[in-house]
Amino acid sequence: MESNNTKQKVFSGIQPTGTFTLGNYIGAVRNWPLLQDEYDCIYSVVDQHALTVRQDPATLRKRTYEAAAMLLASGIDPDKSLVFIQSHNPVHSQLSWILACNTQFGELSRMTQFKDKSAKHPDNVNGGLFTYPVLMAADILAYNAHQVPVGVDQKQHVELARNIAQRFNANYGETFVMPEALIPKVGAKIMSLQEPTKKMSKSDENPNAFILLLDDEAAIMRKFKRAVTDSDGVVKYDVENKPGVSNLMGIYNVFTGKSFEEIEKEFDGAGYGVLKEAVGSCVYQTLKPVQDRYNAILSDKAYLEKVLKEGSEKAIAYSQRLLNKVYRKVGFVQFK
Ligand code: AQP
Repeated sequence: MESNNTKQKVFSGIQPTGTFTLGNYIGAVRNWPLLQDEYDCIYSVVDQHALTVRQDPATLRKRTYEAAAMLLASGIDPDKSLVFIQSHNPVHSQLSWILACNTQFGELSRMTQFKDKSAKHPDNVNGGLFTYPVLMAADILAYNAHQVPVGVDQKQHVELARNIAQRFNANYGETFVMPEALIPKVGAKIMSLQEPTKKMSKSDENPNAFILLLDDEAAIMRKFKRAVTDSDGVVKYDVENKPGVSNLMGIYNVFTGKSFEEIEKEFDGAGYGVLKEAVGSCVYQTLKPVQDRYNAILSDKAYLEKVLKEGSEKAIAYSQRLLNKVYRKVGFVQFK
């Protein structure tokens, strides 16, 4: 990251909870490299967030490297942006405590992700799952990020980060920049291929529900072929009545740049089989070069570790200054 202080900052993170899905890619990761010339970008593999759901330690470690390699393979350039592992910068958790003391129980209780994930893991409704949005606020506010490029499912969390920042600024004086969610106009919520009213998630139990960025051509074509649609056989963009077909059209629109009208014309009278094949094929064509770069980066662990180490050193240096300011404001003793 260049030390040009006139540029605004961007922060975003992704959990190493599995291979990224097409949803993660379209809604978030693919947009991140597009911002690196205009902004100072800080991108993190947020391993601490992943612990809110039970993880096998060896698998988490492996997935953390894989997630970092996937960010680089997706086009993030470590000469322009910071890439690091969240747990390597202790400032996130230190700031999180201060922010937690400025967040209300009621606010956290309203978070839909907490409600969804508690329902999904009723045997492990832990404190971390509840306070996840506070740590996410710390991730963002630690860098005074102006923009937070995320999928629409994270909008509520970014809004909470704004509320926390506003409250802190009101109580202690101007400290934090007000962050904004940067949500893509198309593809902000890619849906499950099996239940198209539910978002595509990497932790879905049904592997046919998601496309993984590392799926091979056969798997991609097979999963699209099995995608749930409807029975009227007309290719028409209508999210409410035809969520499955609309989801496929949304993916096709993102990768081909064709409008929904053009897509409707292209597949007029053709049936869903032809649409599914065209979508599968354009997804594979897009992902193949990313997969090739990923394999090369992952096989060079020394390079990957160097990037992550340098990234965390710069992230610590930047955020530590802000944390010192926050500590001073709240009244913690600091020796000269
Ligand atoms: N289906 C989606 N469509 C568009 N954007 C999506 N994102 C996630 N799913 C979709 C965006 O990806 C970024 C990283 O997400 P995350 O891994 O930190 O957490 P998540 O939102 O909980 O993603 P998953 O895939 O559903 O993970 P699990 O299954 O582990 O909970 C975010 O910007 C998110 O908006």
